[in-house]
Amino acid sequence: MLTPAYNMYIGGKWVKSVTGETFLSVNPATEQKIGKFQHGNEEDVKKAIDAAERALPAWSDTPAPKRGLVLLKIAELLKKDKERLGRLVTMEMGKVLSEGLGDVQEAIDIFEYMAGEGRRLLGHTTTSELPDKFAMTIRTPVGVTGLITPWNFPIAIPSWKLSAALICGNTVVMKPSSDTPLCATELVKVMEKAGVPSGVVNLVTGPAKTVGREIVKNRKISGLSFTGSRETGEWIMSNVGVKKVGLELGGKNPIIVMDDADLNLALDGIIWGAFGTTGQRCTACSRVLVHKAVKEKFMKMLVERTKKLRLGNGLDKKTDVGPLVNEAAAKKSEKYVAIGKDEGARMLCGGERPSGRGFFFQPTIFSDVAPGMRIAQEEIFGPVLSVIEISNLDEAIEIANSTDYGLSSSMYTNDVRNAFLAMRKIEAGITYINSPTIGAEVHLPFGGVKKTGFTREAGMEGIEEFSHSKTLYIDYSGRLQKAQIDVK
Ligand code: UN1
Repeated sequence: MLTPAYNMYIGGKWVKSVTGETFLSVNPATEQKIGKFQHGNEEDVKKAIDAAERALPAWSDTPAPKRGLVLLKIAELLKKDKERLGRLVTMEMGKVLSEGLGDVQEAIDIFEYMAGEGRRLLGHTTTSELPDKFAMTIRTPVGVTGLITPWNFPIAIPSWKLSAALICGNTVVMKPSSDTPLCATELVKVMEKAGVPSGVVNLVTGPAKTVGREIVKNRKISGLSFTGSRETGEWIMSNVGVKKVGLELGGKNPIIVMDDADLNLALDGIIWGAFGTTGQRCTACSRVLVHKAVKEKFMKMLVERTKKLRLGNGLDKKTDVGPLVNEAAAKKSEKYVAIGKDEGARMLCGGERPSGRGFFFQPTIFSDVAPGMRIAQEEIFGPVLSVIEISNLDEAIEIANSTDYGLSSSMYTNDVRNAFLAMRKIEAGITYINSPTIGAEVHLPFGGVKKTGFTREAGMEGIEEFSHSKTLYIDYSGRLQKAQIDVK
């Protein structure tokens, strides 16, 4: 079968790269080729930036509620196309179909939410220290914004960034992950159909080393939003120059199971949090901190359930856990299994790559993990879970906080005191009580602390990433008034 070829979207036209080269996107469950994409380079990015610059004045002058109507139209078209797009997500990056559909739903939700923000874009009014003087803030666009998006939520995460960037009046150059260019292309097609004006959204596919690098370094880009690995995030921070930067760089998210927890509830949550999306969420649970009083009983339950999870193609209704995104991801999980064994942790199940096609990896649990081990500290981004024993709340929180990351976290408990202390003391952008580390909703802020980054996407806070706060002073006293000096 002929592999379909796709172009990039620059200045409202579907165009080829100047390189004349293409790369392939592959279905991780079957290793079948699903599309050929333009192997863009710096020159392509520069063209996209020029188009975004040209489109900026008209788009930023469009009243925000009108921009909101375009976003609403995008949401409507995504709804109509949800089934097809959800299947594409599964085919291109492997997550099971219910989650592929969830990915598209998250995009629908954020476009609807941000459409509504178009009728707010709140600033604030306040008092002045001087008489007959008025003070307020409004939100202004950042300008041409670069978006570098990951493959694990190939429709949802680009949509978080696109919806917020557009409602604030910015224009965009987006580079999607080279593992999921088809999802990004289909999303941009929906945006084109919804009436996003030419040049407002530009899509450049291609490698991080050329396309990504140019987006990060180019001085005409005023804002940059990136979700991905910590190494890349750190490189960005030292190369980005003066731009408004947003970063989300992963997690090592703990679920604490206290001795008073509902163990069945915790079990459901951990299975979903650790092995949903095959562990490939920034919010995935990768550490379980279980109280010694319930550990033995709980581990039996956990291992028994994990062994029953069925690996397979995400399009198959019987599948619980899909493949990893690519060969490198499968190798990474394999590497960390070897590291865990080497460090002296006890592997209770999984650890293998089944033979045959596809980048599958068995859900894996390590017990007897010490908090400082690499498998308890480093992001694996696969179905490998580390279990650590704790004896009390203080120890649990100390261990929860003992990694560089701080994205999501969770505690299962029926004790209100434990819950409130966890909510306050865990160093993370998100803490769940009695539900797993995954499943953030789009009208609340999403982001982390520590080396996860400092940005908040989605929700009202998501507006701040893509706009500046501008301060206005209006003096109607009719005379020169001097702040800080005219103090009587
Ligand atoms: C991510 O893995 O980067 O909270 C995003 C969740 C999803 C988003 C995850 N709504 O699990």
